[in-house]
Amino acid sequence: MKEELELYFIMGSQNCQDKDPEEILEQALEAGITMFQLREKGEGAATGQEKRQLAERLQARCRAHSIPFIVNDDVDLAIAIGADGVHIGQTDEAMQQVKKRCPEHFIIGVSAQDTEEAKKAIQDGAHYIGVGPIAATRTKIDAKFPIGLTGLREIRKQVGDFPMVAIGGINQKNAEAVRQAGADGISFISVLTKATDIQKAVNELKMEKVHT
Ligand code: TZP
Repeated sequence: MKEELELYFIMGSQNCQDKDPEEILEQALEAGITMFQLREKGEGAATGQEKRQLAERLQARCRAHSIPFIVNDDVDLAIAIGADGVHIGQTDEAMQQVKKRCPEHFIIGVSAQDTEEAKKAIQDGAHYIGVGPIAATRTKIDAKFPIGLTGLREIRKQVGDFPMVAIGGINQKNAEAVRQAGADGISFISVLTKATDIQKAVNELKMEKVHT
């Protein structure tokens, strides 16, 4: 699990402005992302059949690169298309329900903002936790106050070596500090959806201490 969390790209069509989500994902896959989550949510997001078709197109791209394809929140869609897993937030469908409905092999990720939420997710049977927001972000309008590297370190201390990915405001400048603070991996949206050179952006996110 930890290796898959290393470079976890998240995206929905609403994050892509006038660019093609499939094209962005393909470039990100070629550049070396290790996991992908479709987060089709918020203003301008596709719904219904359109969302399903988008999900299937993106899933096919991930399959071609043998990279896990995770669906945010929409458990029905994840099951219907045979995704590799789901990611749920604190306000999404209760974990017990999700576990009951999903196939055995599903990867289940849960968002957590503090130690309490993190511990609960682990107890409930999550396979990884997504912790944040680490820094300020404009991507999620209802994002909570950033927990910073201090908050991240504290959660790491409390969860032992449980698989943990950090999210929110992560870019080339802070990626290495986030890993140093205890994250097994980083997840990110805008640093790739807004990049002019996706390959370069992924390389910089991978690199150690590029800007220090
Ligand atoms: N959850 C917490 S912050 C966030 C999500 C989905 C948005 C992250 O986007 P970005 O552009 O990488 O800051």
